Amino acid sequence: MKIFETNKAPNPRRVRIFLAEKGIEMEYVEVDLASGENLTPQMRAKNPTTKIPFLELDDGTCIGETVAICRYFEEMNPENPLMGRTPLEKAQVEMWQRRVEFHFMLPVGMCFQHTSGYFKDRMTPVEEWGKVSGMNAFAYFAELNTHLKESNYLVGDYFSIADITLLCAIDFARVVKIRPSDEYEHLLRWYKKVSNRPSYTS
Ligand SMILES: N[C@@H](CCC(=O)N[C@@H](CS)C(=O)NCC(=O)O)C(=O)O
Repeated sequence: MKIFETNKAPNPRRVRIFLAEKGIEMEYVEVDLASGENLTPQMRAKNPTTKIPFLELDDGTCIGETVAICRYFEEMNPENPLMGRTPLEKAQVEMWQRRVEFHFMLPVGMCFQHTSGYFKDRMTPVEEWGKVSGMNAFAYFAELNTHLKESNYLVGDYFSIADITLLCAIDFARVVKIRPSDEYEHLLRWYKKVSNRPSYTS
């Protein structure tokens, strides 16, 4: 099996860190997004959304969507679970995962796509929307900081895929100059801890 991805993008990094945490080795195929390699008919046949990462199994089955790929490996390799250990924890992980995706990662992505013009050959950037998205992403730091005042990780003392998502999104947000400022001390304390894990460099 192999994963099609690009080393610099945040969603593939979520999968790489997830697999590193689980100790799973993987073959990666680098896809050049800038030149539109993900948009070719051969790639579309495997992955109709054209977004990366996607996983191709040995029988040719392809699985797209970062969380779906992680779910596959979580089910295949249940040791060291990252998506929750109990029904309650599974629900809490999913809650934080969705919050971080919708309230931070997605607006950061919108800010990047609509202000940088990086994909202007395949979409219509709306700069104002990009700026508002960036402001919305920054505003979410306050909520995260409040939550992390009482919690070591997003879900209590349990490091999970939700932390991986937030970490990758915060690192990518630097590209559009969105960073937690010093006032967000609890968020920064969390960031220091998760970025010190060996999987960080994956
Ligand atoms: N919902 C997808 C989003 C994947 C995604 O947006 N990937 C970006 C890279 S991080 C991409 O492929 N961008 C290329 C494009 O938009 O053309 C997931 O969770 O995997």
